[in-house]
Amino acid sequence: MEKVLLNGLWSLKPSRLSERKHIELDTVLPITLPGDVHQALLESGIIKDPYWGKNELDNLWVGKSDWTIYREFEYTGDYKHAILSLRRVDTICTLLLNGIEVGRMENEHRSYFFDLTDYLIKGINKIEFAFESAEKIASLKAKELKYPIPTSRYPNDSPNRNLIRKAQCNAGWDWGPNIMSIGIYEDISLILTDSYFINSTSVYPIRCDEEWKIFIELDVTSFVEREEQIQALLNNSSTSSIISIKKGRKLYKESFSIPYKSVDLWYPNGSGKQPLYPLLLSFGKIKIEKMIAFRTLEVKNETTLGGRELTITVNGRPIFMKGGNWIPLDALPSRINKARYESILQSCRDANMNMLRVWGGGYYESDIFYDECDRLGLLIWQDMMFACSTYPSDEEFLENVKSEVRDQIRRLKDHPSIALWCGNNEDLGALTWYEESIKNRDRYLIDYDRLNHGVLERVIKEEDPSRIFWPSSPCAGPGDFSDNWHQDGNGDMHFWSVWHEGRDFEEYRTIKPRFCSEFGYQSFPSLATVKSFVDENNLNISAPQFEHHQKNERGNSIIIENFARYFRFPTSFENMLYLSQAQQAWAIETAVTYWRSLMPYCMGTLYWQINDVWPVSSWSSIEYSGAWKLLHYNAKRFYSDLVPLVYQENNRLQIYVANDRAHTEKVDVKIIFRHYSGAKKETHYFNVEVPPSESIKAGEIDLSHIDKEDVFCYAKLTTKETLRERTHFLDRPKNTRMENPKIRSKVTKMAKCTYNIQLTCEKPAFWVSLDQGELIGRFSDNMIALRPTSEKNIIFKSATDYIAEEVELALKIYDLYSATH
Ligand code: BMA
Repeated sequence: MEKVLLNGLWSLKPSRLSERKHIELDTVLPITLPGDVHQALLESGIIKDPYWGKNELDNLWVGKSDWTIYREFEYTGDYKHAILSLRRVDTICTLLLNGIEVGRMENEHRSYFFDLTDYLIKGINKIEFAFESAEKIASLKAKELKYPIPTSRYPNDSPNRNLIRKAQCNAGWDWGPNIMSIGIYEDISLILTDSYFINSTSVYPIRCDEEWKIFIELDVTSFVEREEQIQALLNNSSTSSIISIKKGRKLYKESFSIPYKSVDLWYPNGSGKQPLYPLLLSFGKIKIEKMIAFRTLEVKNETTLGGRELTITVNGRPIFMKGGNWIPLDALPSRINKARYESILQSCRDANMNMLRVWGGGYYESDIFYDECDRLGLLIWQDMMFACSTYPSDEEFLENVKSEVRDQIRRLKDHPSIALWCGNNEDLGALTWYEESIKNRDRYLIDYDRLNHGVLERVIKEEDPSRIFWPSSPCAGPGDFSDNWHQDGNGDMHFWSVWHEGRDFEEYRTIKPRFCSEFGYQSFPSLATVKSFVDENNLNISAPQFEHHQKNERGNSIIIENFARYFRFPTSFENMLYLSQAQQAWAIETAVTYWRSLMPYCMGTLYWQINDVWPVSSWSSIEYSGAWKLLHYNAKRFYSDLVPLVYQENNRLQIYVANDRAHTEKVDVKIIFRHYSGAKKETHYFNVEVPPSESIKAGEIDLSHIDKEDVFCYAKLTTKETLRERTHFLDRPKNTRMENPKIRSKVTKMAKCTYNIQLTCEKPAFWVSLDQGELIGRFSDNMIALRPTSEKNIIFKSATDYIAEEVELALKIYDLYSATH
């Protein structure tokens, strides 16, 4: 067997244009595959950067047109069979070889294998992918519907996205542009064989008493009947057996066992190590290496403490899930690469996260993503790719989805990082969002059930009985169809009252979720990112180019409303950007602080959202550029494994300690009240023993004697080797008598790409934040409190080497007082 990659330079031409002004029919341009049409057009100067200004609107014709991508290649005919293997073909596409139709694809999420044997000639062959506009096909499908299948719409979107199996957010979202991408985003490989080829391989261990039973599953398509040897080698154990292969496509299963104690256990980040073991598999002459890990994982949904929990246990230990929601890395797939995956996933690990939710409006992620999550200890909540919509349930659609889910589960199930399979994002709730589905609930509920339980649940249970099928996010648990936006006692919850309903941050403390898998608060990007999409004339939050990069219609007003609610108004555009990020970090911290204090009643918080698909104002904690927003720095603190948690209730300060460590911790907590002038008012001492995976109340302090406009407090947690500090305002910052801190800084170079930033102040300073401007790099800490009595040193690590003066020049320092006075 041999594999030939057809990646690289291909030709691109429009085969039908929705508008005539941009390019002539049959103009031939270069395109790189894997890659997408928009990027190719951009590189040829046909379209302007869709991320700049309002260019998105000028480029809509691309997704409405049809495109052909083709090339020639030589075929020597040395083998009896040639199979074309494809993944992530986006989306409606006919494959032609030497002008003859070979097959059609209609689902970006499926794996396709085409037998080219009868179409190939010895010598030069022409291969063609004829893409039809997904938007066009979707609207044709819409016309044929017997009744409407409603979906959520956004101001600039492509209609009927729910009728085609394409990443749903391509059509436009409340954080994403309408870029109906077209292309192929994974290797295009030609498999040459005389006998058979492997469609997919899974290798996964399951614990059986004192052993690990290692299952090997090979999905094989064979043209011959023969006996073949299968061998597996792991550590010093090996197994070998003979399989008799039949003609056609079939799943072959093998297993062998190793003693339980012969390997080290895999844990999520923060709870232990992530040992991965190479398993060498040989099947006939084919050799495959898989990295496998040993862990047991249970998603518990028992009735405990008056409702249905959602508790994840790994190797028998309940672990609080800390993380966020993951959306695609880029609206232009050509721009996605390994380094970007590594950088953002590493950033999640560095912020003490242990779980990400791959949200259902994008795509099943690439192998690189899951390999990295295995390596970094990031558990994955994996949605199936359905979001915020009703969906068809006709036979053709369901058959298409059946293949999609089977392909994906077989591809992904041996990743130890995957914790659970979830049916969709918010589709259960969406049944109550549309006029049609409100009027005729039964019809749409039946459609929902056919797809979700009739197909997804069934296929998943068949393909991977080792994991739970969680019907939808949010939902109370299997078999329960209640509203999990507003009811907090069961399963996972999406809590959006603070953002979408405009409630204040205190609202986060009115609910007690068992697991909050979505809650978010927006911010503006940093100045460097803003400058990547607006011109000098648009450096204003109401300017058209800036507003165009806010896809949530009420977004900017919600941000500003809370400026007025909590702060004095920021004094400049740059201060608004800063304050929006500090406000976002504070909002999410408020929620996480309270919900972590409820552990083990609450066992997870995943905020909305980690990343951005383009430069935009959004709920993300990492900007499109990869730079950390203040929320991400704050997440590193509020997600750390042993934390003091402080909040006010009934005019009393509540003090809790959360312990995510595996053993009981004895901690001291000091609460220091200070005047905004800097003078100390009083100190309170607590000590407490906190068992693993629990939060314990350390105490409370009556605040009735404290002038909250004049006094704030520090919480300081210490153990022998741990020190954690939090600053807490007792009143809304706008009411306080905060003073001008007069911050001074000094940058010194410590080593290549490493700089020390020394910070001092004259009065207590809050949310002191460093911004690196255009430089690429990261600070050791950010959004910190400063005291006049002690200096703080922050390390900046840059991607390229600079002299200290260059860093000094790029560096901007913000603080709450200076931004609002
Ligand atoms: C959630 C998500 C997304 C959306 C976000 C912000 O409910 O599932 O659909 O982008 O809210 O509105």
